[in-house]
Amino acid sequence: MNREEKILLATISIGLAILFIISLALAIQVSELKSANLALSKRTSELENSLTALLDEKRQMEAVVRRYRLSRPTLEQLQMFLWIDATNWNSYSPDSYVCINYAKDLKEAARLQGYNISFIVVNVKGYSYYGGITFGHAFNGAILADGRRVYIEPSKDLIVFDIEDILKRTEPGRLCYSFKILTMAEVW
Ligand SMILES: [Ca+2]
Repeated sequence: MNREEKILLATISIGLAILFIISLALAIQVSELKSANLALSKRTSELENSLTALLDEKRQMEAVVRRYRLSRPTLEQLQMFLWIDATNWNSYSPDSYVCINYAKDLKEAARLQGYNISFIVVNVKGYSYYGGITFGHAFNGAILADGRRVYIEPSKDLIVFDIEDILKRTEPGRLCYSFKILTMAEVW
């Protein structure tokens, strides 16, 4: 082997060595990419599972909201609700359980049955043959499914279309022939 042939052989050997190193580096890179791809697939799968769980939860929450969305009762539903509900049986006590308590408890009981009824409080001037008297009272109201406005006396299971029919049944109002509502607030 002459000198030129030796140089050629050495050059080829070096070239082959460089090619080997490059192919080794590429193989390592491919392996790393495969690992990264696998991790990404795993993460994608985890995210898809989380999304499915979240969508399930959303569907369940929507069902709960539908169940608890308050509705306007029909007159018959309101009568039936009052008949079954026991708020009117609570004992009146001037010190601890008065009209505001009946009205508050009836509103809460109606809400648990899915009905939207209001809490109403009024200050009233009543006119009797013995003179005028100012008093306050709390009761409930509802807008029926057919749009009619009614008022409810929660201590008597009474439904009326005119507030005066409730005021006439209060202790200070029973002797009055007419009423003037001075202030009124209604909470739905
Ligand atoms: Ca009742």
